[in-house]
Amino acid sequence: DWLTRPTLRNRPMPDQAPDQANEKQLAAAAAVQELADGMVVGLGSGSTSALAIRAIGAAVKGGLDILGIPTSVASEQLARELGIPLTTLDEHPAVDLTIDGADRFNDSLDLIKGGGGALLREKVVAAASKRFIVITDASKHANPLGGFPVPVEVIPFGVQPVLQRFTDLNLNPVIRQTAAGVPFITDENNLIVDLQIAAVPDPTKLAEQLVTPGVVEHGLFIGLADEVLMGVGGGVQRFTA
Ligand code: ABF
Repeated sequence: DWLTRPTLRNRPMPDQAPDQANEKQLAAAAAVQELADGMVVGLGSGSTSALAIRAIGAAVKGGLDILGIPTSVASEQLARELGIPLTTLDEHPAVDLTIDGADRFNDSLDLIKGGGGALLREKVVAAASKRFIVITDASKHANPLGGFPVPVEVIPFGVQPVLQRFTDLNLNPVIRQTAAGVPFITDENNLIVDLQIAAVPDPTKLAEQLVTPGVVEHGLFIGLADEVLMGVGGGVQRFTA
């Protein structure tokens, strides 16, 4: 078969994989277009949200008058560096618009979030928002929802009984570790348990199973997203529920 074995000459050049960084940038820029003076804006977490925060920083330098509520210490630090005026949910319990990323989304706009460990504050801010826009590249689109572990935030005091219950439910729970091999601790000083499951065909059913003493919150965002802006090829595809 050596005659047919592909050689460099006759092997089709692989298509240039779309630049995910560019796809994320396109989605972030499209979301930031939705901002207006006087808004209280939820600032998401993760690399796509960081692109949106940088674009918001530029808009603020250009005169945009908004107040940001960060969903993580990391996003707060970035926003401060960029000079974005910040506030809190104590001062502004109603958020006008939140822009945040996601690890996966399906066509019903159910999300898996929390890959960055910020799901608790992210969900609190998303739930307090009049409008919640999710920004992603094309790699996050999954029907059925899945292809990424489902994060669950658990208080350290109760983590072992929670692990036992999730194991009994065949959810393959693993306590998230840092690169240093110690348990990851969230901004709210809790643990993250990642459910190593391949797909989430029924997000509502799974969400109900995750309510157990010791669980603070989980990374299934159901019925919260108003729109997903997905960077794909050279443009942005908009998904609405
Ligand atoms: C955050 O964005 C997290 O909920 C989610 O894990 C992360 C996605 O990260 P990235 O934008 O870097 O892909 O909102």
